[in-house]
Amino acid sequence: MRERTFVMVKPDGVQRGLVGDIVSRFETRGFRICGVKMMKIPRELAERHYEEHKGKPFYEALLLYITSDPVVCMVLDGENVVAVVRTMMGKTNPQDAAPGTIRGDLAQVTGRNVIHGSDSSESAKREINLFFNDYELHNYEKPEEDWLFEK
Ligand code: D4T
Repeated sequence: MRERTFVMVKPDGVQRGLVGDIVSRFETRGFRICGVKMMKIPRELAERHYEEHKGKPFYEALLLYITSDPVVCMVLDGENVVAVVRTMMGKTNPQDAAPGTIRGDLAQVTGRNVIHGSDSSESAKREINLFFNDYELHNYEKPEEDWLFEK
């Protein structure tokens, strides 16, 4: 199923110079970038993004961290992209994340796990709407797709 997902390189990923590595993994896997931008997330947007975690012990620290410095947000498009990106990210706690995954290769602890990716198609739609306007998202054809998929 062709779909879209929302991905964010968190402030630690930006500060550590990991944006290129992370974006490159998605591009070389064959996903299409249909939107990308950098922003310093306003507190109110962070609260809406992480509303499911409100009241949890790590909530306040999570909001401080995610709003502390710029992040790079993107929307990726592709076959089963929500689940495949989650697999590419690895487990939430990088110490449990398999080598070869983004967190398994690039991170140490849950509170600095360098990347966010939507956990379901429903979350993806909600998060894309939170972070992007329609005019910031683009559909275009990539000739390489003739070589990525069977006809
Ligand atoms: P995100 O949402 O950032 O992609 O992470 P996950 O989807 O992999 O994990 P999550 O929703 O359970 O957690 C959201 C966010 O909170 C931080 N966190 C989480 C934390 O600091 N301490 C914790 O104990 C947990 C569970 C990390 C990711």
